[in-house]
Amino acid sequence: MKKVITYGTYDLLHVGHINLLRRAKAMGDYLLVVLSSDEFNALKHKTAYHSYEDRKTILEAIKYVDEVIPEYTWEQKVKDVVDNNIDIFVMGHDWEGQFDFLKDYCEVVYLPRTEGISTTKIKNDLNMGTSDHQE
Ligand code: C2G
Repeated sequence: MKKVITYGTYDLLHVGHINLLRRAKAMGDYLLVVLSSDEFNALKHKTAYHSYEDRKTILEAIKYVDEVIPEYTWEQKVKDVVDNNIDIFVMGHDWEGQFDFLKDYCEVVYLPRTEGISTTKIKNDLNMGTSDHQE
C-alpha cells in the first residue's frame, strides 16, 4: 500500500484544498493529512475560523482523506513520515524546496497551487462584501 502524507491548516475549506487532496490521494492508496492544531496555527501566525476538532471533522468527511492527525510542531515531519511508513510527501508549490530534507525518507512532491482562491482571499472578499462569482 502506497501511503501519502500532507500538512495544512485547511480552514474555510475551498476548491484549492480539495484539488490538493484529490491529487495527493491519486498518487497512492492512503492519504494521511496532518492538520495544524490551533496552537501550531499561532506559531504560523494564522488564526483559523474553525477549531481543530471542526477542521478535523470536515477533512474526515472528504472521500480523498483516510486519516487526520494533529500537527503540533515544525519538527515532527520526519517522525510522522517514519512512524507512518510514508512513501510520498506532498505539498502545494508555495512550499517548494522547504521540505527537501524529507527526501532521505520518502519521495517529496510539490504540486501547483490552485490560482485565485485562498482562505485569506475569502476573508478579505467577505469583509469587502464581494464574492468570487460576481454577476
Ligand atoms: N493550497 C493549494 N491551492 C490554494 C490554497 C492552498 O494548493 N489555492 C494547498 C497548500 O499549498 C497546502 C494545502 O493546500 O499544501 C493546505 O493549505 P493551508 O491550509 O494554507 O496550509 P499551510 O498553512 O500552508 O500549512 O507544516 C506545513 C504547514 O502546516 C502547511
